[in-house]
Amino acid sequence: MKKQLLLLAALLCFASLAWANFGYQIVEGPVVVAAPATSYLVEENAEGTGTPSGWADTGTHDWDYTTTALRGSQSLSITENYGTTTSPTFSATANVNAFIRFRTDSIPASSSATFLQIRDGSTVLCYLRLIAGTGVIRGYHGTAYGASSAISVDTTYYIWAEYASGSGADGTLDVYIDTDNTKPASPSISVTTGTTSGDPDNIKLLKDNGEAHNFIFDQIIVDDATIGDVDA
Ligand SMILES: [Ca+2]
Ligand SMILES: [Ca+2]
Repeated sequence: MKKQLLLLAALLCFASLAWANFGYQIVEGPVVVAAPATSYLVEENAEGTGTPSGWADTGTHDWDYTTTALRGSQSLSITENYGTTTSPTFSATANVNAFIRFRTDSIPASSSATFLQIRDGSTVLCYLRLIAGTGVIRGYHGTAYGASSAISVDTTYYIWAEYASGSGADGTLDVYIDTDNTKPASPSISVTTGTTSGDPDNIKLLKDNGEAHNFIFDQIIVDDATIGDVDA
């Protein structure tokens, strides 16, 4: 009896699945193709060989760095003093959101180091700077800035920077900092009196001091829409 009940249940299950499939094909038509993956203004994971297409280095950087890859098998490592790399140009827009994974092996002793700039041509509109001695990150919107708490060395940070152009004293910059790919609910830095106006069309990654550090970058994303949680 038990066996017969089980057989009946299995038959009913199969029948309902078959009916569901039949119904789907008739009612829904052809199988819907999945939506394309998110398309960003810039997205670079450093997995290719050498400097990626469209990026411009000053100095010699290791785009194939594997010792401590922050995502995948390769990252960008900048160790050269005042070394920089500039992203491909994207369509200028008043609101630009950038995301990077960032890691440093040391805190500057006496010379603070900028590691991200959001720019309009060669004009720097906003930037993130690792402050000597304290290890806090300052986010600047022109001359206005806010600061995070101190970051730790040899720790991978997930950093979202959200820039909005202003009219002289009302530009905004929110910077979210975390140690995983889920965006925090609240920013670590929030500037509301930013002094620059201008529509960014490129970003720069850099190690803007003369001290010995290994700045590692990965999962570099820029978009005109807000960037939420990123892929692990
Ligand atoms: Ca990578
Ligand atoms: Ca590479």
